[in-house]
Amino acid sequence: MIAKTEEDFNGLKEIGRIVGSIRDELVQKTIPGITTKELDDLAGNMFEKEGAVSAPKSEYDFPGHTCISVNDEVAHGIPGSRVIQEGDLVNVDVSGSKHGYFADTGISFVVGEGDEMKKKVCEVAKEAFEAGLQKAKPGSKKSGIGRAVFQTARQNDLTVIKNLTGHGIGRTIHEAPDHIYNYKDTWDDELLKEGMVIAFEPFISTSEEEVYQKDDDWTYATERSYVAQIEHTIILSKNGPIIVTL
Ligand code: M1C
Ligand code: CO
Ligand code: CO
Repeated sequence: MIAKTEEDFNGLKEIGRIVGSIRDELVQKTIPGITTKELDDLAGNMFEKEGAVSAPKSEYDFPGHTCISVNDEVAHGIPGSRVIQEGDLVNVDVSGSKHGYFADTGISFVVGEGDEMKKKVCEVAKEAFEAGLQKAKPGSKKSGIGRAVFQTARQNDLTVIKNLTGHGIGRTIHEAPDHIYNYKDTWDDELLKEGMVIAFEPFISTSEEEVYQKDDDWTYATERSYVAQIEHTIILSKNGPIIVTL
């Protein structure tokens, strides 16, 4: 969507605050011994308390309030009986709506002490997010964001996932612009607009550049790479980007 009115800004900020607080709570509670279903139930309770609804559930009938992806899983992991272990690479992705406004956020992190490479992908995902954010200006090319993400990955001897992308958001979870790539797509000449609302979610990978979908028809995974994502919902204003999910 293009945010124009005071109501648009306030509606996006409100749901942004809610999904951001659920994300932070889940990160805090992700300790060895807890199951991903227990984490997801916590999220379900928080959505309800805030008078908001989970977007994966309402828009896609996803079997969970949130997506929780562990180790080889990259995105759209289904919460279940899996028990979190020390050293796991975890991604929690929380998206939802309230009063017709949507926001989407996610973070990858390592539980306790873990593999150096797992920590590295998480740090570089943050760095790539910051680099892309610098390019998220009204009037600039959308592909400049992906270019910055890809460059950041390469500078750190890592790469990106090419078949997962960020997206427009606001009045529903996924809307125009359909794809914000993690690399410079030469055919993408779209310009970013004043007030445009995007969910920017760079995916940084240690080696593979594509995810495959598991037999559960949801989970995206890799065969032998570590992948990390950072996602925030951003309003592109002329005075700089407004991150509503901080
Ligand atoms: C690119 C795979 C992926 N919040 C999720 C997303 C998608 N992430 O938009 O960040 C969507 C959740 C819907 C099941
Ligand atoms: Co998301
Ligand atoms: Co998203």
